[in-house]
Amino acid sequence: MTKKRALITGVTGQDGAYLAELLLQKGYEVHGIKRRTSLFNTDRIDHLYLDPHEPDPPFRLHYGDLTDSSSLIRIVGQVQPDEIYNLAAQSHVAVSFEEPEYTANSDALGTLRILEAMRITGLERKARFYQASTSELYGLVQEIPQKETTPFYPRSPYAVAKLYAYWITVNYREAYGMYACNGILFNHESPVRGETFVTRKITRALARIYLGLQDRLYLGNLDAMRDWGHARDYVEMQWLMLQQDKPEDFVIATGVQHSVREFVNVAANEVGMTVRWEGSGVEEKGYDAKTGKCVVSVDPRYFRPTEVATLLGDPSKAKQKLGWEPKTSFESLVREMMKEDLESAKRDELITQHGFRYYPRHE
Ligand code: NDP
Ligand code: GDR
Repeated sequence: MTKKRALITGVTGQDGAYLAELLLQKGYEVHGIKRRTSLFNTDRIDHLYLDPHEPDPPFRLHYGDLTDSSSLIRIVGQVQPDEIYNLAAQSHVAVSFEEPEYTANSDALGTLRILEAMRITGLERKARFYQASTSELYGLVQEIPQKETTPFYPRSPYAVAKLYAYWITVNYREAYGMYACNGILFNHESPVRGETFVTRKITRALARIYLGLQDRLYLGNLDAMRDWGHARDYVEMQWLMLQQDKPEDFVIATGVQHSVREFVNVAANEVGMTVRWEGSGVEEKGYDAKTGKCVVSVDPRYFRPTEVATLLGDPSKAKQKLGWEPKTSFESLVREMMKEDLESAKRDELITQHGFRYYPRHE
């Protein structure tokens, strides 16, 4: 039997790495698109890479970029995938206010470019397409909890770009009969989450504060509420969505919500620290209850021009139609992230002690 072939954009990212691993375990031949960078950035997938000189390596990388149609058409045509997972994006909401045009180009038009590449190479009825849609589409929420039928109200250039991507996916499904679907995923994290997203920023900083490598963690809106799940559980759902008889859109979430402040509390507990909060708004501070030292401060630089205050998903449709349920609890997610960041902070501690590297004490 010939192997199924998958093409993943954004393979060097958090989800790309987990999805590539999952598909390789399922016996797929996996092709990933990687953009050019001046430093190596394949840390998350290095363990999957095999010698390309061996016959038929199951995992292959191709240089390409979502802003470059010709590279996408060439890769889609060469690979002839059965399934395409479009995970690549400028995925940082705060950064999208700084780089709105680039965000629109990669996240909105990039999606269109892949869909067009499928049509141009004659794959529109052969390959299946997954679009990484987002709970950020709900933005200023119109209904609690949010489900597939909840109206959208995007609140950032990122979310507006993803709104285009969502609808162009629906439109190509309806216009050309393509098997194309949106996974509307709520926040999902892991030990390989990008370091500037709030969860990873917290776990990295608290591990380093615990070891005395850093003094303080600066955060923005501590009251923001999110529905946080584990990336490992969510990529399973991305695959499942492409295995159905009919393409449909699904919300993927845990149905449980926590604030950023709660995330800090639970993460701090993992290293035996209790954070005592004092003050409010920009004056709010978190103190280590044992030492009395201030370990968390609010820095308004991390506030966003328009914030998404609260998100809570209703994953009933995924549960009912796909039999999917998240396996990892909030507490286990935080524990796993803290454990990994503590180990990596210990390595930094060693190397700093020996004078080989300097790490700033504030981040
Ligand atoms: P990451 O930011 O970790 O990964 C994004 C990936 O896209 C990286 O591989 C990045 O490459 C690549 N990329 C960015 N711009 C381009 C470009 N112009 N051309 C080619 N590749 C590019 O995101 P996640 O893995 O967390 O998320 C995956 C997808 O899911 C994204 O589309 C995100 O918007 C969406 N999403 C994520 C959620 C989450 O909570 N994680 C929730 C809902 C949706 P490089 O490594 O070089 O930067
Ligand atoms: P989000 O994730 O914007 O939801 O987008 P992020 O972790 O960046 O922010 C979550 C919430 O925390 C608040 N916050 C801070 N955020 C960051 N990054 N840094 C801080 O210091 C800080 N302090 C408070 C934010 O204001 C926000 O309310 C993520 C991305 O993965 C998107 O690609 C994805 O689509 C959505 O999740 C679902």
